[in-house]
Amino acid sequence: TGLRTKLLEAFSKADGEFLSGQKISEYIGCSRTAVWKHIEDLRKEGYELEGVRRLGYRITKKPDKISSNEIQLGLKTNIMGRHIHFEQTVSSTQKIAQSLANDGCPDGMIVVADEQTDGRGRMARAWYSPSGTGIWMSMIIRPNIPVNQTPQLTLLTAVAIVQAIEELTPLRPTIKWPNDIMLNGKKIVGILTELQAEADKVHSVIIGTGINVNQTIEHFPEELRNIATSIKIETGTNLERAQLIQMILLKFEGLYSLYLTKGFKPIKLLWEGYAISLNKMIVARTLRGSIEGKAIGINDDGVLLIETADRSIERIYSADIEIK
Ligand code: BTX
Repeated sequence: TGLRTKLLEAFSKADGEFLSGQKISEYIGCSRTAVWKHIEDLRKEGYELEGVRRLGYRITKKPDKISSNEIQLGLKTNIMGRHIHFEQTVSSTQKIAQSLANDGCPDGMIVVADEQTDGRGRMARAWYSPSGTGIWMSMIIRPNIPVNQTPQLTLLTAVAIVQAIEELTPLRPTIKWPNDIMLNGKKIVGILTELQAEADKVHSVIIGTGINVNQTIEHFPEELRNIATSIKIETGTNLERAQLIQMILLKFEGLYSLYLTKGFKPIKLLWEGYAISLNKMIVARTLRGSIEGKAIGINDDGVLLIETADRSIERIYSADIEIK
C-alpha cells in the first residue's frame, strides 16, 4: 500500500542510519502508534529492523522479496515491464503469458512469479524453479518480423541478461548457443522463446527466462548440482532479484530497439563476443540425431553453422550443444 511504500522510501533515504519514530510519523503522515504497527508488519514480511530507544529504527536486512511494487520502484524503461503480472506461485509463467498475449495485453508486459511448480525448458523438460531464490519471468513482445527471424530474439535476450549480470556483479558469464548462460561450465540461466504466429505473421513472442540468483548448492536437487549454479554460489553474496529484473528489462529494451532499427547485425557482434562455443569442436544433439564438427559461427538469422569432418557446413536450428 501507499504508506508502506513511503515507509520503505524513508528508510532507503536514511541509507542505513537510524530514523526516529517522530521523523517516520511526520514523513508518512501517521501517528507514532501506527508507525510501530507498520514496523511490526515489515518484520513479519522478513525485514530485520534494529530498534534503539531514542535513536529509532534502521533496517539491517531486507528480504529478497519480489512483487509488482519492488519491480516498478526504480524501473527505468519505457515499455518493458511497464505492465506487470506478479504471482507468488504459478505452474509456469509461460502459460500465463500465453493467455495474456491471446487477450491482447500491452507490448512489453511481463509475468513474474516467486515460484513455479511446473516450470518448463525446451522440449517439455522441467525447469527447477523454487521459491525465494530465482527469477522466473516471461516477457511478451510483438515485433513486426518474419517467423524465421524469431530465434534472433533468444540470442538478443542472452546478451541482455549477460550485460545485466555484468553491470551488477563482478561475474563475466558466457553464452552457449543458443540459450544457455554459463559460469564456470555450469548453467546459471535458461531461455525459452515461444511464438504465437500464423502463416508468416508473428502475433507475439513470449520469452521465458529462468535465472538462478540466490540459491546455495543445497537448494539444488542432486541431479542438478554438477550442471547448475547461481549468482550467489559464484559471488558468495545475495543479489536483490527485483534489482536484477530492472537491469535486465533496461538492457533488453535498449538492445531490442537497436534490433528493430538496425537489424540483427549489431546484436550478432555483441553475442559473438560472449559466445564460448565458437571455433571449438562440438557435438550438437538434435531431434534428428547428433552432428559433430567445428562451430564456425552463426549466420544472420542466428542459426548455428557447424563444419563437419567432410568439410560440409551444417545449419543447426535447435540442439543441445556439448563442447568437446
Ligand atoms: P533447456 O531445455 O535448455 O534446459 C533444461 C535443462 O536444464 C533440464 O533438463 C535440466 O537438466 C537443467 N535445469 C533444470 N532446472 C535448472 C535450473 N534451475 N538451473 C540450471 N539448470 C536447470 C532452458 O531449457 C529454458 C528454461 C526456461 C525457464 C523459464 S522460467 C520462466 C519461464 N516459465 C517457464 O515455464 N519456463 C521459462
